[in-house]
Amino acid sequence: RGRTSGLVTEKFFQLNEIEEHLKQLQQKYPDQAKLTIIGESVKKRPILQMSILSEGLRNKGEQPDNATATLPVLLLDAGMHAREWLSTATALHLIETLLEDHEATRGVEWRVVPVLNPDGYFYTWNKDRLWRKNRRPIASNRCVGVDLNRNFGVDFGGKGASQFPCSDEYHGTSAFSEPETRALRDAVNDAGERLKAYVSLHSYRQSILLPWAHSPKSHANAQNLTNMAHGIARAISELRGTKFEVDTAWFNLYPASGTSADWAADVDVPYSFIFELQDEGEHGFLWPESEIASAVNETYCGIKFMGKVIRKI
Ligand code: ING
Ligand code: ZN
Repeated sequence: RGRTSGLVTEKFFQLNEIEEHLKQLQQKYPDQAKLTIIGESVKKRPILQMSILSEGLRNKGEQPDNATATLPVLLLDAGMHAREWLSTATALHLIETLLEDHEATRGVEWRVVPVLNPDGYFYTWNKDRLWRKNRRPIASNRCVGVDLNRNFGVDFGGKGASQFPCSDEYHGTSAFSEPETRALRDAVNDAGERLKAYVSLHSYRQSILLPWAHSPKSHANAQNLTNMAHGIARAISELRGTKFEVDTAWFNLYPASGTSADWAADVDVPYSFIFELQDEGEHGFLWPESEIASAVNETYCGIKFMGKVIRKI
């Protein structure tokens, strides 16, 4: 069926197509795009991150490290939950749009991990479209998989996570027991003090969620976070009126411990959000291919708005 090429806005990409596509982008934009492996999955698949800089900063012979070492970083991940294909499509569209949008890349560095959970993503294409977790085999249990978004080191094992391996919210044996969560932890630590914004892309609900997910307390910086979230939601709505709600994760959806966004906020990343992408439930995880373009284009506007705020800090 000719699925080896095409646009990220026209179809969902299989794992091997994503890897191929990212390599091609790196070749097409050698001065702006840097593809790195931030870790390996349980089944030893590479976890890829694309860093995107504005044109010129990485020019040959211009000591790219010196030129970029002070830029603020925005880091986004997608595909943490295997079945949330629209998150990965959004990340892939973000990468290639940023590479052509010199206004959006000016004065910042973007880092995007489009498939944090490659084993799960592969499994949704080949065995079970609605798989959520990674593919960790559990000793002495018939069930498989850890929920990566319960495996981070903040309130590990608390509310909204399960100790039972057969649960879709199984938190694993200990915080960061999974190579996928360690890969993201390392990517966050690698960005260090430069990391100003972290976003975990999920679906579905159409909301911009701020910390905390594990507690009803408000974040010390709730006012800034809320202002940013409303700006994002407004930017998204400007394209064709799509409404994203703004709330804390705890109050908007359900309590959850060990999430990546809470962990990032806890290690003092100034802006940390979960985006619950389209839609509000009609298609749910099964967003239609024919609608990818309209969804990713409006979400791009919200993401770009974040860059605009971060650049001014
Ligand atoms: N939602 C995320 C989950 O891990 C989340 C994030 C957690 C949102 C808690 C709100 C509250 O459950 C999805 N859709 O995966
Ligand atoms: Zn999710």
